[in-house]
Amino acid sequence: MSSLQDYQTKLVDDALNIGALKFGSFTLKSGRISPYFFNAGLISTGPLLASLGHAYASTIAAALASPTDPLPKFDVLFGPAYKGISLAAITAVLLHTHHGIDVGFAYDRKEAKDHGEGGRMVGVPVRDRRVLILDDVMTAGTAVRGARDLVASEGGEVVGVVMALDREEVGREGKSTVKELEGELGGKGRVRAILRMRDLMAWLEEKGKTENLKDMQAYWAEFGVNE
Ligand code: OMP
Repeated sequence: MSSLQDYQTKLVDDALNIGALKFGSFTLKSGRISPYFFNAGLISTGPLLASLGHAYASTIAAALASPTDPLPKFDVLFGPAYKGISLAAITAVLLHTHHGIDVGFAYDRKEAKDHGEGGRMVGVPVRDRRVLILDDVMTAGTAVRGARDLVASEGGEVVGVVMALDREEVGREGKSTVKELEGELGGKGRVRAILRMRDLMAWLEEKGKTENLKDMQAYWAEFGVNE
Protein backbone atom coordinates (compact mmCIF):
# COMPACT_ATOMS: atom_id res chain seq x y z
CA MET A 1 0.00 0.00 0.00
CA SER A 2 1.28 3.42 -0.94
CA SER A 3 1.59 6.00 1.79
CA LEU A 4 1.01 8.80 -0.71
CA GLN A 5 -1.89 11.19 -0.26
CA ASP A 6 -4.36 11.47 -3.14
CA TYR A 7 -3.11 14.93 -4.07
CA GLN A 8 0.46 13.56 -4.28
CA THR A 9 -0.51 10.67 -6.57
CA LYS A 10 -2.58 13.05 -8.68
CA LEU A 11 0.41 15.36 -9.13
CA VAL A 12 2.66 12.47 -10.21
CA ASP A 13 0.01 11.19 -12.65
CA ASP A 14 -0.71 14.65 -14.07
CA ALA A 15 2.98 15.49 -14.40
CA LEU A 16 3.77 12.24 -16.20
CA ASN A 17 0.80 12.60 -18.54
CA ILE A 18 1.92 15.99 -19.81
CA GLY A 19 5.67 15.26 -19.73
CA ALA A 20 6.38 17.59 -16.78
CA LEU A 21 7.89 14.59 -14.99
CA LYS A 22 10.27 12.49 -17.04
CA PHE A 23 12.51 9.53 -16.37
CA GLY A 24 15.69 9.27 -18.47
CA SER A 25 18.97 11.16 -18.28
CA PHE A 26 19.09 14.89 -17.56
CA THR A 27 21.85 17.35 -16.71
CA LEU A 28 20.93 19.54 -13.75
CA LYS A 29 21.92 23.10 -12.87
CA SER A 30 24.44 21.51 -10.48
CA GLY A 31 26.01 19.48 -13.32
CA ARG A 32 24.75 16.21 -11.81
CA ILE A 33 23.29 13.72 -14.29
CA SER A 34 19.85 12.84 -12.98
CA PRO A 35 17.60 9.89 -13.90
CA TYR A 36 14.53 12.15 -13.62
CA PHE A 37 13.50 15.74 -14.17
CA PHE A 38 10.48 17.76 -13.11
CA ASN A 39 9.51 20.76 -15.23
CA ALA A 40 6.73 22.58 -13.38
CA GLY A 41 6.42 25.09 -16.22
CA LEU A 42 4.50 22.49 -18.23
CA ILE A 43 1.74 22.37 -15.63
CA SER A 44 -0.13 25.14 -17.34
CA THR A 45 -3.79 24.45 -17.98
CA GLY A 46 -6.66 25.51 -15.73
CA PRO A 47 -7.37 22.01 -14.40
CA LEU A 48 -3.68 21.16 -13.88
CA LEU A 49 -3.00 24.44 -12.09
CA ALA A 50 -6.08 23.91 -9.93
CA SER A 51 -4.77 20.48 -8.85
CA LEU A 52 -1.27 21.79 -8.23
CA GLY A 53 -2.59 24.77 -6.25
CA HIS A 54 -4.77 22.39 -4.25
CA ALA A 55 -1.72 20.23 -3.51
CA TYR A 56 0.35 23.21 -2.33
CA ALA A 57 -2.52 24.52 -0.21
CA SER A 58 -3.15 21.11 1.38
CA THR A 59 0.57 20.71 2.12
CA ILE A 60 0.71 24.13 3.78
CA ALA A 61 -2.50 23.62 5.79
CA ALA A 62 -1.26 20.24 7.06
CA ALA A 63 2.15 21.72 7.91
CA LEU A 64 0.59 24.59 9.90
CA ALA A 65 -1.46 22.04 11.86
CA SER A 66 1.41 19.61 12.49
CA PRO A 67 1.43 18.58 16.16
CA THR A 68 5.20 17.98 16.22
CA ASP A 69 7.01 20.47 13.98
CA PRO A 70 4.44 22.99 12.82
CA LEU A 71 5.22 25.45 10.07
CA PRO A 72 5.11 28.92 11.66
CA LYS A 73 2.15 31.14 10.81
CA PHE A 74 2.88 33.53 7.96
CA ASP A 75 1.41 36.68 6.43
CA VAL A 76 2.72 36.63 2.87
CA LEU A 77 3.25 33.94 0.26
CA PHE A 78 6.23 34.92 -1.87
CA GLY A 79 6.61 33.40 -5.36
CA PRO A 80 10.04 34.06 -6.90
CA ALA A 81 10.09 35.04 -10.59
CA TYR A 82 9.24 33.50 -12.89
CA LYS A 83 7.80 30.09 -12.11
CA GLY A 84 6.96 30.87 -8.49
CA ILE A 85 4.68 33.76 -9.44
CA SER A 86 1.68 31.90 -10.81
CA LEU A 87 2.14 29.04 -8.35
CA ALA A 88 2.05 31.34 -5.33
CA ALA A 89 -0.95 33.23 -6.77
CA ILE A 90 -3.11 30.14 -7.23
CA THR A 91 -2.04 28.79 -3.83
CA ALA A 92 -3.05 32.03 -2.09
CA VAL A 93 -6.50 31.68 -3.73
CA LEU A 94 -6.88 28.02 -2.74
CA LEU A 95 -5.71 28.65 0.83
CA HIS A 96 -8.54 31.18 1.04
CA THR A 97 -11.29 29.20 -0.69
CA HIS A 98 -10.53 25.73 0.70
CA HIS A 99 -8.76 26.24 4.02
CA GLY A 100 -9.94 29.61 5.36
CA ILE A 101 -6.31 30.79 5.48
CA ASP A 102 -6.02 34.38 4.28
CA VAL A 103 -2.56 35.61 3.34
CA GLY A 104 -1.03 38.20 1.03
CA PHE A 105 0.82 37.40 -2.17
CA ALA A 106 4.02 38.97 -3.49
CA TYR A 107 6.66 38.32 -6.13
CA ASP A 108 9.77 39.93 -7.54
CA ARG A 109 10.77 41.28 -10.91
CA LYS A 110 13.94 39.89 -12.40
CA GLU A 111 14.77 43.40 -13.67
CA ALA A 112 14.32 46.29 -11.24
CA LYS A 113 11.95 48.94 -12.58
CA ASP A 114 13.13 52.54 -12.40
CA HIS A 115 9.85 54.27 -13.32
CA GLY A 116 6.23 54.03 -12.24
CA GLU A 117 6.02 52.39 -8.82
CA GLY A 118 9.69 51.31 -9.19
CA GLY A 119 11.52 48.64 -7.21
CA ARG A 120 11.87 44.88 -7.48
CA MET A 121 8.87 43.74 -5.47
CA VAL A 122 5.24 43.49 -6.54
CA GLY A 123 2.20 42.64 -4.42
CA VAL A 124 1.74 43.14 -0.69
CA PRO A 125 4.78 44.64 1.06
CA VAL A 126 6.93 42.09 2.88
CA ARG A 127 8.50 44.58 5.31
CA ASP A 128 8.01 43.41 8.91
CA ARG A 129 5.89 40.48 7.68
CA ARG A 130 6.38 36.74 8.11
CA VAL A 131 6.97 35.30 4.66
CA LEU A 132 6.61 31.78 3.24
CA ILE A 133 8.55 31.21 0.02
CA LEU A 134 6.79 29.01 -2.53
CA ASP A 135 8.71 27.57 -5.47
CA ASP A 136 8.80 24.59 -7.82
CA VAL A 137 11.90 22.43 -7.32
CA MET A 138 14.70 22.38 -4.79
CA THR A 139 18.01 20.64 -5.44
CA ALA A 140 20.94 22.42 -3.79
CA GLY A 141 18.80 25.28 -2.47
CA THR A 142 20.48 28.00 -4.54
CA ALA A 143 17.24 29.39 -5.98
CA VAL A 144 15.48 29.35 -2.60
CA ARG A 145 18.40 31.04 -0.84
CA GLY A 146 18.37 33.78 -3.50
CA ALA A 147 14.66 34.37 -2.81
CA ARG A 148 15.26 34.38 0.94
CA ASP A 149 18.03 36.97 0.63
CA LEU A 150 15.82 39.16 -1.54
CA VAL A 151 12.91 39.03 0.93
CA ALA A 152 15.30 39.74 3.80
CA SER A 153 16.79 42.72 1.95
CA GLU A 154 13.23 44.09 1.67
CA GLY A 155 12.73 43.77 5.44
CA GLY A 156 10.66 40.57 5.47
CA GLU A 157 11.25 37.58 7.75
CA VAL A 158 11.31 34.26 5.89
CA VAL A 159 9.76 31.66 8.22
CA GLY A 160 9.56 28.76 5.78
CA VAL A 161 9.72 27.33 2.30
CA VAL A 162 7.29 25.11 0.40
CA MET A 163 8.19 23.36 -2.83
CA ALA A 164 6.38 21.15 -5.32
CA LEU A 165 9.36 18.78 -5.38
CA ASP A 166 12.17 18.36 -2.89
CA ARG A 167 14.82 16.29 -4.66
CA GLU A 168 16.32 15.39 -1.25
CA GLU A 169 19.89 15.90 -2.40
CA VAL A 170 23.02 16.83 -0.54
CA GLY A 171 24.92 20.02 -1.27
CA ARG A 172 28.59 20.17 -2.23
CA GLU A 173 29.63 19.64 1.40
CA GLY A 174 27.60 16.43 1.56
CA LYS A 175 24.95 17.84 3.90
CA SER A 176 21.19 17.66 3.38
CA THR A 177 19.95 20.81 1.65
CA VAL A 178 16.71 20.70 3.65
CA LYS A 179 18.46 20.32 6.99
CA GLU A 180 20.86 23.14 6.21
CA LEU A 181 18.04 25.43 5.14
CA GLU A 182 15.89 24.52 8.14
CA GLY A 183 18.83 25.38 10.35
CA GLU A 184 19.16 28.73 8.61
CA LEU A 185 15.42 29.40 8.90
CA GLY A 186 15.12 28.58 12.58
CA GLY A 187 14.31 24.89 12.91
CA LYS A 188 12.74 21.63 11.86
CA GLY A 189 9.55 21.65 9.80
CA ARG A 190 10.32 24.92 8.04
CA VAL A 191 10.97 23.38 4.63
CA ARG A 192 8.08 21.43 3.15
CA ALA A 193 7.29 19.81 -0.17
CA ILE A 194 4.28 18.27 -1.88
CA LEU A 195 6.54 15.51 -3.20
CA ARG A 196 9.98 14.30 -2.24
CA MET A 197 12.25 12.03 -4.22
CA ARG A 198 11.32 9.13 -1.91
CA ASP A 199 7.65 9.61 -2.88
CA LEU A 200 8.55 9.24 -6.55
CA MET A 201 10.45 6.07 -5.69
CA ALA A 202 7.46 4.72 -3.74
CA TRP A 203 5.28 5.46 -6.75
CA LEU A 204 7.70 3.66 -9.14
CA GLU A 205 7.79 0.68 -6.82
CA GLU A 206 4.02 0.54 -6.62
CA LYS A 207 3.77 0.63 -10.42
CA GLY A 208 6.43 -2.06 -10.83
CA LYS A 209 8.74 0.22 -12.83
CA THR A 210 11.87 -1.53 -11.61
CA GLU A 211 14.35 -0.20 -14.20
CA ASN A 212 13.52 3.42 -13.38
CA LEU A 213 13.53 2.61 -9.69
CA LYS A 214 17.03 1.09 -9.91
CA ASP A 215 18.35 4.24 -11.60
CA MET A 216 16.73 6.37 -8.91
CA GLN A 217 18.26 4.23 -6.14
CA ALA A 218 21.71 4.53 -7.71
CA TYR A 219 21.34 8.31 -7.93
CA TRP A 220 20.12 8.49 -4.33
CA ALA A 221 23.16 6.45 -3.20
CA GLU A 222 25.41 9.07 -4.78
CA PHE A 223 23.59 12.36 -4.17
CA GLY A 224 20.63 11.62 -1.89
CA VAL A 225 20.41 12.61 1.75
CA ASN A 226 21.87 10.14 4.15
CA GLU A 227 19.16 9.17 6.65
P1 OMP B 1 18.62 24.62 -6.84
O1 OMP B 1 18.67 26.11 -7.09
O2 OMP B 1 19.98 23.98 -6.90
O3 OMP B 1 17.88 24.24 -5.60
O4 OMP B 1 17.87 23.97 -8.06
C1 OMP B 1 16.52 24.24 -8.31
C2 OMP B 1 16.31 24.64 -9.76
O5 OMP B 1 16.80 23.61 -10.63
C3 OMP B 1 14.90 24.81 -10.18
O6 OMP B 1 14.41 26.07 -9.89
C4 OMP B 1 14.98 24.52 -11.68
O7 OMP B 1 15.46 25.64 -12.35
C5 OMP B 1 16.01 23.43 -11.79
N1 OMP B 1 15.51 22.03 -11.81
C6 OMP B 1 14.20 21.70 -12.15
O8 OMP B 1 13.38 22.53 -12.52
N2 OMP B 1 13.77 20.40 -12.04
C7 OMP B 1 14.56 19.38 -11.66
O9 OMP B 1 14.11 18.22 -11.57
C8 OMP B 1 15.92 19.69 -11.33
C9 OMP B 1 16.39 20.98 -11.45
C10 OMP B 1 17.84 21.21 -11.29
O10 OMP B 1 18.47 21.71 -12.24
O11 OMP B 1 18.37 20.82 -10.24
